[in-house]
Amino acid sequence: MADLANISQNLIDGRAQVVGQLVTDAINEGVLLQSVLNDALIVGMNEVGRRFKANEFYVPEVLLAARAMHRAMDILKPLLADNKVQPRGVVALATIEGDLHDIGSNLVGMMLEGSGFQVIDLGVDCSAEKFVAAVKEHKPHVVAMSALLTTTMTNMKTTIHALDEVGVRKTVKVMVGGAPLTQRYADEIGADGYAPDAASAAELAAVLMNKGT
Ligand code: B12
Repeated sequence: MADLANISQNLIDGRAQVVGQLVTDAINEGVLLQSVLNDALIVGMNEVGRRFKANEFYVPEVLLAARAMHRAMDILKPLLADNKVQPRGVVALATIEGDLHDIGSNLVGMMLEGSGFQVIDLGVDCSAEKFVAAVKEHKPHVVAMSALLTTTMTNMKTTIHALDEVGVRKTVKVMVGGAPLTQRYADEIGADGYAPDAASAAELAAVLMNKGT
């Protein structure tokens, strides 16, 4: 009998190989994919997020858990696609133009995926033009921008302006984050939301989704 709490615990402990095996076993035993995702993996990632917020976990532990989550998602993704399980929403995520820092945005992406969002990962050094093209192509519900440098965070405003200029700004919610960002700055540049960490980013995306466009 599959022990979903055991999967959560191994995910929290960052044991990628064990998590992969337990997830495969659970599926073979007939546990529903949604249950593996929601009752084992997301529960585990939520706990990782909670510990990170509470300073009980630091970046290395989060990255290990994120790796374990990736391993599980690699197994689940093709099966979920076959089963046509609808994602909760679509988020286009990138680190802003001029900026190569991606550890934080990868964590945000993992937490979003762990919360049931489909993430379109546009990578690092993402120009306003690339964001605009991605919004037109993928029609995401949320655009998520990350910046780690005070010199690049201004490019967030440029991107919001570019979305506005081509008439797609009102079709998406924009959320921003990264170490130099603040709620005040987010308000100043006309973003819809700011979150200080990856766990809050996933919560924020869900809130923005519920607000609609
Ligand atoms: C690792 C690192 C690098 C690595 C990046 C590797 C990589 N693949 O990411 C390397 C070595 C490449 C690098 C390069 C540079 N770096 Co650097 N780097 C760092 C360092 C040490 C850690 C950043 C990090 O990963 N933190 C851990 C993650 C988990 O935290 P985070 O990114 O803040 O993300 C969290 C939140 O902010 C939030 N979040 C992040 N993104 C988003 C997005 C959304 C939508 C939301 C809601 C939330 C959210 O959630 C995340 C998880 O909780 C910081 C110092 C520091 N303590 O921050 C300097 C730092 C950011 N770097 C700095 C500098 C100056 C540079 C360089 C210019 C150095 C140089 N002279 O070449 C270059 C710039 C390169 C470029 N063009 O981007 C400065 C920036 C100063 C400033 N205020 O502008 C810092 C602060 C160091 C310092 N004290 O001087 N860097």
